[in-house]
Amino acid sequence: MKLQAVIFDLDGVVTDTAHLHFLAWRRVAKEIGITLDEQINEQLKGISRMESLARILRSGGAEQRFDEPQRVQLAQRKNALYVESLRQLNMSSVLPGIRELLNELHVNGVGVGLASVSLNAPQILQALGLERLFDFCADASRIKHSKPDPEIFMAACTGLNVEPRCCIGIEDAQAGIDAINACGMLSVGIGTALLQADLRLASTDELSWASLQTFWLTKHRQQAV
Ligand code: B16
Ligand code: MG
Repeated sequence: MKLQAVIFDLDGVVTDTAHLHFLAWRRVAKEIGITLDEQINEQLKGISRMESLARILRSGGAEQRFDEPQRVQLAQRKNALYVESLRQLNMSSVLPGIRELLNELHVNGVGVGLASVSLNAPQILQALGLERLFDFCADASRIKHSKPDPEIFMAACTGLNVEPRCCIGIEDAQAGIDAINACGMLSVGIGTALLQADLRLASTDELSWASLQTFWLTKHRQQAV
């Protein structure tokens, strides 16, 4: 079976905005008396803005203190801080190996998709100078269920007009790996602690067209035996 498309997560795979999310959430949390540590932050990767807020409030025992309009305000405040910090992104903020891989996928006729639940994804791709290298970006505003639900990866497959079993998905979050696996795509995890990834790599600089091809062929040979 030919590899038809590779579908990328954004935050943590294409660029490292996870720390910027953390700094913005930490400031908002502090303003309402909650201390946010890196451990909680790990649980926010790949999770939508409102669900992230719900988890932060839960971690601080503050779920009852904020009604829906107040939560929307807190989320807006976090997003304003986050968007402000995105101004530091530029073409050199792309993680190692990613630009080269995107170019190689194009040269080899493999579709390229984006499956990010970030509503800021279009702006981020533009700041990185990558928007033309993606054939289809799933629209996060139309997604009802955050990762680990497969919805965003399915939307990317639909937009690219490919079947999930003909695709590889790349993620840095456990919720994202679970979403890819639930779709029936092969999963590549960036980070050695990820469970159930079909291939685990320590960092994006281990990603290349050659390494993905070897992975794809090995997996399909195994399935054929
Ligand atoms: P926004 P991904 C996700 O991006 C982030 O990992 C997650 O931390 C964030 O809460 C979510 O996007 C929503 O982002 O507030 O910008 O809409 O990993 O799916 O690329
Ligand atoms: Mg991510």
